Amino acid sequence: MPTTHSTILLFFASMLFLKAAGVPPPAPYGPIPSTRQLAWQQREFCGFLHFTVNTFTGKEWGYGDESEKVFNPADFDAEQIVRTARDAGMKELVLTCKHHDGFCLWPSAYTQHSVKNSSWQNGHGDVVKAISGACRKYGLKFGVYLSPWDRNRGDYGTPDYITHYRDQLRELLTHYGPICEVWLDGANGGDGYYGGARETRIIDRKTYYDWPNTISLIRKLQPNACVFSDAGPDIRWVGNENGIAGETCWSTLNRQDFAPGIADSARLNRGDRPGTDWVPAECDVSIRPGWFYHADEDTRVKTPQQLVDLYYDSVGRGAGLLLNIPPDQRGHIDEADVKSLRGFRKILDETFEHNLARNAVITASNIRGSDPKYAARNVITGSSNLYWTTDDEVTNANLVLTFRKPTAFNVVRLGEFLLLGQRVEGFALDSWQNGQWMPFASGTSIGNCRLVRSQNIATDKVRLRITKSPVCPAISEVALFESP
Ligand code: FUL
Repeated sequence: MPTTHSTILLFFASMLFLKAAGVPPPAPYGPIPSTRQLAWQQREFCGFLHFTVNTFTGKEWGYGDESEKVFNPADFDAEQIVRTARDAGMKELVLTCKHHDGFCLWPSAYTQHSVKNSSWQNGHGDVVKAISGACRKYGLKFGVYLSPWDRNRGDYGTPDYITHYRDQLRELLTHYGPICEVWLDGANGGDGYYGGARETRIIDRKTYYDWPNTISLIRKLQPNACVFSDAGPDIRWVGNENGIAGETCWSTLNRQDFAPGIADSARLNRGDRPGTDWVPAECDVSIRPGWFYHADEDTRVKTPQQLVDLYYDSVGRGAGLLLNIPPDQRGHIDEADVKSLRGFRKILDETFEHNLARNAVITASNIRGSDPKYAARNVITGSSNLYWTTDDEVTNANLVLTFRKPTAFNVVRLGEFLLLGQRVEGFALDSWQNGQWMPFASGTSIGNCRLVRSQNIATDKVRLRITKSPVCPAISEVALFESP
């Protein structure tokens, strides 16, 4: 019958059309990262360089009255510094272009208190230029720290200083190529040299700096730069200087509750759920007790294993790790730090070299619309653009990895597809032992990356269970490793 024929034809035609168009992806849940935030999250492990007059005076916070002549690295070697960072696996370096003492590592046109009046390279040196250039050469991104608190400036505390701060920021954001991060420190101890006044100056942290206009300036000059502060807007402080994110750490925050210098550490450490804004945490920590190099701390450099633990407690909880490696009085990364970083890198390389999950056959309890685009095996491709997801109403789903022969592992890495927001609130991991599933780990947030360390497990089947999620999960990675 012609009608039946045309109905059948229409049916097959629409099937073909649907197949070509595919099943639509799930709607994003809550806030999602911007392009610049996503690029920052994917860098994961970055470095901090604290270097200024303090390196030579032994202080942590210079008062602002230091003579420029004090800054005189004997053998400044930007390449050694940046190579050390690269070899450690850092993808970005943030330099303290000006710390609280106000001394500028570049020859700013707006102050005499800089390298131009130091004895280093007869006043012709420029640390910002050298480090940013070496970063370009070795493939690292470059970021700037410009301390809002300036203990040297006579006009600190007046509106003039805000103009001055922006003038300096403009120099940094226009003379040194692409800037990937601007680090706004919230610290302010009050007292300082202040052009000779030697007094305490209290500012209103909420209003004095007029941050919205400074951030607009950053957006205009360097649209790809992520702005870090206690309140974001792009990256937030993690709430401590030990490099440790919360066991539960959301990439989202109710940003309007915070301002640079006004920090609720516990909330910053954990984030807010579901949160009004995407503002992932950055864990800043120094490889040494202090932020600046002090020879008497040479024996207190963190060990490779301590650094590895920091990696698990930051990157492994969905945050970024910003590890400070302070140049010494020569202008080198000291041998002790280099040795520790090498040991750290070796452990990570040996751990993450072989993703054992690649040898598994993967099945899922549900695949969105049965569309291969959302297949379970997407989680082992290593591509952050692919993910496994389920039908909208399926929020408790699981994946099973089956191995041809018993496989031993002790680290699991999970990741969510961030462009659909942070979705999962609870997960569990099981291994197949003597004919039954035995749970070996459980957790809450996943986000960009969740690392789970376990005892050594040998099995031919591993299961990931999504135990809590307000919407269907979107998982981009399940990886298994055996750490030596
Ligand atoms: C703090 C500063 O006071 C420290 O000196 C250091 O720069 C650290 C990263 O941030 O707020």
